Amino acid sequence: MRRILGIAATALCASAGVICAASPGAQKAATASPAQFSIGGTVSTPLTIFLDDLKKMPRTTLRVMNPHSQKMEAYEGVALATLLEKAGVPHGEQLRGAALASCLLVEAADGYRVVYSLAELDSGFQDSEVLAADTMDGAPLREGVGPVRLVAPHDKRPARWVRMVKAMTIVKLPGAK
Ligand SMILES: Nc1nc2c(c(=O)[nH]1)N[C@H]1C(S)=C(S)[C@@H](COP(=O)(O)O)O[C@H]1N2
Ligand SMILES: [Mo]
Repeated sequence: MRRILGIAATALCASAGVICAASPGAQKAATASPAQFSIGGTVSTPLTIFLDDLKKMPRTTLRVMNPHSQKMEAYEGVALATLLEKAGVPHGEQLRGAALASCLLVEAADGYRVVYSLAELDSGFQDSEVLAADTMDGAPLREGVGPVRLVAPHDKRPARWVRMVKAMTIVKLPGAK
């Protein structure tokens, strides 16, 4: 597993305000927000991405109506497509054949799981604008939501706005060649 840009995990815990077992005296809650998330599965370059890494990548701001709160929210972070590209997930013209039967499983610290198909995340098919967000309205995401949350602005329900993202895994469906 490769860290794309390394920083000390303890430093991240401090800056993200997360509960971290490495900090003296801190208690790790059962579903404590993870300090980093992985991108793995059938990818050429498995990654572990820390909050600090996201801050150094090309960033996007997304203004979106939260369908639950009916309020406009401004999220900032890195396009999910950009992260997948870094991990070597097929995109654009390479996204064809068997890859079209692969999906992205997103898992959260509380065990919540959703899938996206690769095609729906690829701008050659549609503009999903799915964002791996680390701030909302200019502030870091709170414990229980962040450090990283997906925001899927074109989904009518926010059920795939996964909070506390822990792992993303490219999964080839059984029977795929
Ligand atoms: N980690 C995690 N993310 C989650 C969920 C969850 O249970 N766990 N619920 C989803 C559902 S069903 C909804 S409607 C929204 C709710 O987001 P909110 O708490 O910001 O309103 O989060 C989504 N993301
Ligand atoms: Mo929901």
